[in-house]
Amino acid sequence: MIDFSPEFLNVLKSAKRVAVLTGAGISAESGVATFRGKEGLWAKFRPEELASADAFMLNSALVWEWYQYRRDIIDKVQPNPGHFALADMEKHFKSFALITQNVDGLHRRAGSQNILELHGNITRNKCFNCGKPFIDEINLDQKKPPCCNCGGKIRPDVVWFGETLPQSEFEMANEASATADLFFAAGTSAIVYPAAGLPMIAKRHGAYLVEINIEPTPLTDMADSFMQGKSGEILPEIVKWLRK
Ligand code: BJW
Ligand code: ZN
Repeated sequence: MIDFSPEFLNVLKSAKRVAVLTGAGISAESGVATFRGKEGLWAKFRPEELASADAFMLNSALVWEWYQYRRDIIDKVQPNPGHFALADMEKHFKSFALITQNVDGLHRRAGSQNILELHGNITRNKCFNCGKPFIDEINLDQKKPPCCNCGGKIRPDVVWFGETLPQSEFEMANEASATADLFFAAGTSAIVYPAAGLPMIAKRHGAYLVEINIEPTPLTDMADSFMQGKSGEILPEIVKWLRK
């Protein structure tokens, strides 16, 4: 049983508009590696070295290998209690937005409805050149990389460094943050912008800011409540209070 502060419980009980920003940490307990963790096969690469158009142009085979490796994992894993708690939490508020930086689709699989995927979705592909969605199966065992009719290479439909976020999702995320009376940031290192700016927007507009993370981040000093621990343990405890 977690000992939440009376101040937080009051806000939780009276909140009408809630927004949540999630990052890779929320899927860690499902077995999906975070980006900046020290564990794992791909830890020797910084995300900037793989998640960028420059990296793709330089070595598309390496970038595809990373995405294929991650797709294989995501196919096999299941949402964890943190994902399920957020899907449940949505039902308790008049307005609820789940803003995620994750591309793994686990929030949807857990049953969340109002999801804003700021960094795309790893299951989709598009053309590197013209941006057209590519719906055919891709076979990475072929010697040549898959190509679009325009001749452009096919790439995962995710947002890389230096690329803009999907406009309507980002506008809705901004709006949800600016109008929230309670904002949770869960499992994110809060260093990648513009997503990392959303908790600050929420706070500036008067939201009560809660951070859930196993360790402090640049956001911690600004949070009204820092809940240190695993999101898969803390979020279900919060939902228990909503059910009371
Ligand atoms: C747990 C846990 C458990 C573990 N429970 N917690 C200088 C200043 C400001 C901005 C910039 C700058 N230089 C460049 C920029 C812009 C750049 C940026 O922000 N860079 C920073 C690194 C400085 N941003 C961009 O380029 C963005 N676009 C943009 O700005 O467009 C405008 C523009 C256009 C043209 C030119 C210039 C600007 C786009 C950013 C796209 C990020 N893409 C990625 C890859 C997505 C696809 C894919 O998945 O492959 O998104 S990178 C990667 O980082 C991924 C993530 O969504 C994102 C954030 O990472 P996240 O989710 O926070 O994960 P981690 O691993 O960092 O953290 C996990 C956390 O969980 C940790 O804190 C753990 O402690 C915690 N944790 N287990 C709770 N069980
Ligand atoms: Zn094309």
